[in-house]
Amino acid sequence: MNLARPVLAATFLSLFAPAAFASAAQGTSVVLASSHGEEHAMDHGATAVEAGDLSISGAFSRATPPGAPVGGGYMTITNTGDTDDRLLSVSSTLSARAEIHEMVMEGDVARMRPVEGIAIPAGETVELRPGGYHVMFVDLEAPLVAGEVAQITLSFERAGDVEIPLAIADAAGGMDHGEMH
Ligand SMILES: [Cu+2]
Repeated sequence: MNLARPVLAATFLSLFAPAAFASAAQGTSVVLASSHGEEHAMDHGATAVEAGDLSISGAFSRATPPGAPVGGGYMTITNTGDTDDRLLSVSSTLSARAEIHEMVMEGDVARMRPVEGIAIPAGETVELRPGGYHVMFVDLEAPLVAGEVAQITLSFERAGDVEIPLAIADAAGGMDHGEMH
């Protein structure tokens, strides 16, 4: 099944001015911390999901407080094949929609912005992590609860639709580090 989901970048940007981005991010603890220790954030021991040449592991999100509009999604995607692939879109029942974002630095301020997919080059591993590329669940249906596991669907250009488990971690990221900020 090929779900062509247009990335609503223009709409999104018009709805969320950069300042609104920053405040939304702070409200859900997905605002960029410095680079300290983030590279260990994937070591959550989740089972890898294999789909064609792709292996997707360590997918997690963080618990959100009541009323939080957005939540993040992070994972590691490895392409063991000889052909490039591309993550095109994400869907789930967690939120009205899911977008793919990247963090960029504007001076000393980290902001996130939608991107039109993420390249998964042949033979390489791409990490979606706090402070980098991530999935953004926009307009959450309900708070994300620590300890629960959600099913989300990733749509790739070549590998197609892949359903993976997304483990909800503590809001503070206590599985590895005491604090994200
Ligand atoms: Cu985001």
